[in-house]
Amino acid sequence: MQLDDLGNWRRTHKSNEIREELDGQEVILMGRVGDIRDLGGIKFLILHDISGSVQITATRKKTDPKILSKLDALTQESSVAIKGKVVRGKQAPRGVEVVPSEIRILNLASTPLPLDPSGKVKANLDTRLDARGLDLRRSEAIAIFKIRNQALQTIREYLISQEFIEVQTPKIVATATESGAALFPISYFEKEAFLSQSPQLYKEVLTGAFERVFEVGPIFRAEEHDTPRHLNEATSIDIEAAYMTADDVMKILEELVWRAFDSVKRNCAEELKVLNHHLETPKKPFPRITYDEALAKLSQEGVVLNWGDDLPTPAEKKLAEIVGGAFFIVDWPLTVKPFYTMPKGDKLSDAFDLMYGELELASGGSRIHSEEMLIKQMKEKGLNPENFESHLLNYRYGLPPHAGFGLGLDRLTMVLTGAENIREVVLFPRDRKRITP
Ligand code: AMO
Repeated sequence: MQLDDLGNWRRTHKSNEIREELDGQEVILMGRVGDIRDLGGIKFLILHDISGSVQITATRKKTDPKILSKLDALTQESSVAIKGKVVRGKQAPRGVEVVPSEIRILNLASTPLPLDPSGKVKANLDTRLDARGLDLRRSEAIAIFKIRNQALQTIREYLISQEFIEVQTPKIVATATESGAALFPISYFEKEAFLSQSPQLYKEVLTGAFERVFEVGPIFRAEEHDTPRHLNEATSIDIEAAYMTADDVMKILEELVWRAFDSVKRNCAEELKVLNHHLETPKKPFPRITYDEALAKLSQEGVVLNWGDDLPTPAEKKLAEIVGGAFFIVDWPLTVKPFYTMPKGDKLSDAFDLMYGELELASGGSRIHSEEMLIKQMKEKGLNPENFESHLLNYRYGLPPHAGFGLGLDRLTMVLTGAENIREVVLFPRDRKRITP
């Protein structure tokens, strides 16, 4: 079939702007075709765009045959431009519909589609991710990404208001930063290189120049496991600030998580309704429990851990049952925290995790700013300081004391949307089995 050009047509209204007050007015709408119903003498088409949907109604008797044949040719999800008149109609959704006077078919969708974007027929996650471009047209998916966007913009605005500047650090790197998380090697000319696990070392160095920095960017983790909360490429909101301690950045983290909840609750009521998710803004200040207290609470419940162990998933689940909501775990053993973490006494670190239920949302802390201490910690962690020579140089130029955190944007979005699988809140997730689409 011959497709039409957009030509000089431009959208005059979005679908949600079609209201009774426009009765009689000519409009140009653009969008994708949803449900088509043919009742013999009358044809209904639901036109979807990013703002919502509107009904297009054509009676066979009164409509130009050219328009009717175009309507007959349309398939679900095709993209169209429709010129028509707004008409009040008691039967129509929202009491208003558009009667077409000209239709341009911009692109036709083939049939059958691999999944039903109206969501009426449910498809499994793998099928949906295989056809993600189409799957993202579901109203639930659009709601999730609008909420993600709302949260991110709120966080950006808050950090900028606190004089943080946004930076972009390299994602092709030469060394690891996070103990425990494996690296993806890449072929980089004649050298060995990796995808960055975290902007950690760069953001620390940048505090020397810019004092307060933040970055929203990808982190790559070669985790083998397949879980509903891990991906191999995630998005992290990292901050780092000079002349601050763990306690100071915990307050910033608390404020920005609180604001993300609050702004989603206030600005995304429609989206939350689509997702059927009731969002409860956590009360400030978020409770803080020490690692020792967490171990004691867990052992009371029969979950016994050795001091110095990281909290395994079952322990996090149990702790979530006991504490719940948003809470910090502070004073971790140095053994489980990365080499750059500032010690607190002999065995502890001035570091924290922010939990939401059983999900770790963020981790951070005060950092070491003395080269001597950093080298000592590297050696204790079995790292070779020679591999960090270019980084260590920065500690010879009077790097200020600093602190920061990394907040997982995907995990925060899970909490804000009620998604149970991290793949739902990431456009094109990368996991152990999936690198396409
Ligand atoms: P960490 O390794 O704890 O800390 O990562 C910070 C946050 O990033 C998110 N995250 C992930 N999300 C999804 N899938 C993954 N595989 C994954 N890995 C991490 C989590 C986590 O809390 N440099 C430190 C941060 C700092 O101290 O500033 C770091 O990378 O939400």
